[in-house]
Amino acid sequence: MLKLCGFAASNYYNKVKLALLEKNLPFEEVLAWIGETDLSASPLGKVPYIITDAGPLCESETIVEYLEATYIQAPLLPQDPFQAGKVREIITFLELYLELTARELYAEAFFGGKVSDRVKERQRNLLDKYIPAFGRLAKFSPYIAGDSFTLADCAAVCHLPLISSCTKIIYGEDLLAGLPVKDYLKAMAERPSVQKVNAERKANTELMLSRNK
Ligand SMILES: N[C@@H](CCC(=O)N[C@@H](CS)C(=O)NCC(=O)O)C(=O)O
Repeated sequence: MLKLCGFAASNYYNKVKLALLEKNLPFEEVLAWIGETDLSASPLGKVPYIITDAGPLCESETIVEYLEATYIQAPLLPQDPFQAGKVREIITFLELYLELTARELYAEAFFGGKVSDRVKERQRNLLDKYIPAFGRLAKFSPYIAGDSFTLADCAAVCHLPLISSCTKIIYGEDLLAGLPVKDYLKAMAERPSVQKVNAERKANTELMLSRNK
């Protein structure tokens, strides 16, 4: 059986978990906190990684693409290569531009650390450029890439709430407020897979924070 390794407070872990649930694949979760990961499976010590019969695989996007190519049931990418490209384009914008830019602020937003004013200003300038650009690609009709649930939703459902709350905490305003993100997340939260991921994220986040005390 596939093993999903990491912890459920992680947005990248939950992106893979959501894809596994949506594809109805049996899998086992193996708890591995940062610092407790298998470096032969994930050389940078990041989560998630999976263990397959063929061996380990890390990096969430690599993992979901592997799952998609291996298990044809409940496809999460359009058949048409161009449309599949549009889905991947949204994922790239979400992760490379939005999530990784906001991530520089997480230490202060979520973990009691401090981020310098210089970094806050630099990331703000980037987000002010990246978010409207993302808004030009995202469809929200009703799914992030159009009329069906795709890998882009697996990413969006896990990354957008973090970006919203992080920017609210650091800048006093939700920088995603100009996009229909709230309604989108509400609609996605009607899916049993998303409900499961969110409930287990909350429980694991409490556990993580109590460990860090
Ligand atoms: N590009 C990676 C990002 C994964 C990632 O950053 N995971 C975080 C947890 S949300 C992590 O492992 N952080 C520990 C570290 O970077 O050392 C992916 O898509 O899997």
